Amino acid sequence: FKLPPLGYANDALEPHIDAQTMMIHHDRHHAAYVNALNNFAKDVPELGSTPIEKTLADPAYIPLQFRQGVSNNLGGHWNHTFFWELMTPGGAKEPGSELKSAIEGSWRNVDEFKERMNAAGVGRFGSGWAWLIHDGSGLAVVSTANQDSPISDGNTPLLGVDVWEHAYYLKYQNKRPDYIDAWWNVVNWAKVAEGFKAASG
Ligand code: MN3
Repeated sequence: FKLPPLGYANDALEPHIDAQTMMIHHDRHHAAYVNALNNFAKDVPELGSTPIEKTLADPAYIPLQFRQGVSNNLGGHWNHTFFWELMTPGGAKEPGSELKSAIEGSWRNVDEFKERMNAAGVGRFGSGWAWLIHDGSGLAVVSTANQDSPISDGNTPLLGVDVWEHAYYLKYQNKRPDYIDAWWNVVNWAKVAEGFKAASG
C-alpha cells in the first residue's frame, strides 16, 4: 500500500481548507492508515493482492482477529484517496448538466441536496463521513461512522466529506457546519460526474 500524492499543493484549497490541515491530514493521518495496512499485510498476505473495493465489500477472508483493524484502515485509505481527488482548486461551482439533472430528480434542486449532505455531516455523532452514493437504482445521501465505507453496504460513493475533527479543527474548531459550507467551494464536480457516469452506465 502506498500513500498517493495530493494532486495539488497543501495550500491550493486556501482559504477554504488551510495548508496546515491538509499537510497533517495527508502526511500523517492518511499515512498512518497506509502504514497500518502494510503491517496487516505481513499477517494477511492476500490483503496486498486483493483490490481494496473487493475487500471492503467482502472482508470474510480476513482472519477474525485482524478483520476490524483491516476494515478501519482500508476504509481510511480508500476514503482519503477518494477525498483528495474530490477536491480541486478553482473547479466548477456546480455539477454539470447530466449530474445536475439526476440530483434534481432526487431532490427539489441542488441546494436541497446540499442541505441533505450538510445535515448528514453535521448530524454524524463523533467521527465519520457524509456521502452522495449511487445505490444501483439512484442517488441517495448517507452517513457512515469512523472510516466505514458505503462500498461495504453495496453502494457506490460519488462524493464524500470527511467530518472527523482532524479534517477541520485547526481552522474551524468546533464549527463543523462552517467547515462543510466552505468545503463546497472546493468540490471537484468533474470527478463526481465521472463516478456518476460509471455507476449509472
Ligand atoms: Mn480524515
